[in-house]
Amino acid sequence: MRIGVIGAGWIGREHIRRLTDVIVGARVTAVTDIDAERAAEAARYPGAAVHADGASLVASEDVDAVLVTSWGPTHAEHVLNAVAAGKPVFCEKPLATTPEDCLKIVEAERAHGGRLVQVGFMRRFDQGYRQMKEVIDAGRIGTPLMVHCAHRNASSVEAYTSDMAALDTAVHEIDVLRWLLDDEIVSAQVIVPRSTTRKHAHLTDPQFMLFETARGVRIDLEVFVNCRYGYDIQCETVGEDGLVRLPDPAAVGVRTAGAHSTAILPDWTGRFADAFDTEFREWVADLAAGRAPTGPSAWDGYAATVISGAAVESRASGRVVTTDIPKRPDFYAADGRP
Ligand code: NAD
Ligand code: ISE
Repeated sequence: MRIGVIGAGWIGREHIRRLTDVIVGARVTAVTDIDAERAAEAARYPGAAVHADGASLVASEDVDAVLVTSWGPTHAEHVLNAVAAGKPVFCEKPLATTPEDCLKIVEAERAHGGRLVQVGFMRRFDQGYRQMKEVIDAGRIGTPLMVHCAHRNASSVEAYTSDMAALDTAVHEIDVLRWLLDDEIVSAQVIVPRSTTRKHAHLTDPQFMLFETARGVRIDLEVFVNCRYGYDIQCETVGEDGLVRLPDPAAVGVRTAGAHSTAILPDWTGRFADAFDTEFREWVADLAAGRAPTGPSAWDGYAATVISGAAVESRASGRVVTTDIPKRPDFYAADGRP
């Protein structure tokens, strides 16, 4: 598969490396970025052509499939261009920054007549979450009742805003829990606890988020993006007959100087490295076999944008906000989820 990459920033470069060095059956043939220098530098690594903009990259005969890793507000335009060209497109989260733009993509894909879009919610490809899902689906903990989660980053940059706690960070739990529970999130509420002093002045951090699903499962999620000590993702699902907990990443135990310790990873790049690899391996395998993508769909991208938007609205209003997401169209159900 010849892949064209739109956006050569942090994750764009990371995925170019992955597609070039790790994934069998894929190579990056085209790169574009509004920062021309950055595009040229990133394209040199796989030996790809540099394009002036996303539209010319999508139209290129040397591009079989498109990877969108530009800034969130630009995603919808690039994804719609790819769908109009009938090319498969992998879009990093968010699919689009408004529910309206997400629905335009859903409609365009339905008009095309088959799935083309996959959204970059990589946690569904993490071994720990996959094992949790197997346990839940096999009924081993009985009916799920509650989920306790924490999403902690060591620190945030000054450009990270309070809304991003939901739109950029909690959106991963929002997606993975809809998939894990096979349930829809019907409401969101954000409560603001005592603030850390170790943050930029404009930021509300931590934030405590509560979600309810259609079947009545209650989810609590701590988002704390200046926790200082490392990148820490926790998830525990409690059912009628037991509970299942996300494992911490494997790390050696060190015993020295009167203490026993295991390291905590510093950021998401390492924590989900294997998940990103699996995500792209399966995406490329689907494409190479001529199958529609089986990872998170445009509908999942739409739901995640609605639910994270409801959390932003709740923090502003102080109220519980309902999501009112319609039933998933059969078009997406028929294509199946991983
Ligand atoms: P970044 O700012 O490092 O890179 C974005 C790049 O896109 C920049 O080089 C910018 O010049 C370029 N760009 C912006 N608009 C463009 C356009 N219209 N056409 C071409 N290039 C354009 O940001 P990042 O951290 O790499 O994040 C990029 C996307 O990936 C975001 O949507 C972010 O939410 C997502 N992301 C996902 C994860 C994950 O865990 N799945 C992690 C980090 C980032
Ligand atoms: C970032 O954009 C990500 O997607 C990371 O997975 C998440 O942990 C971080 O909080 C976000 O800012």
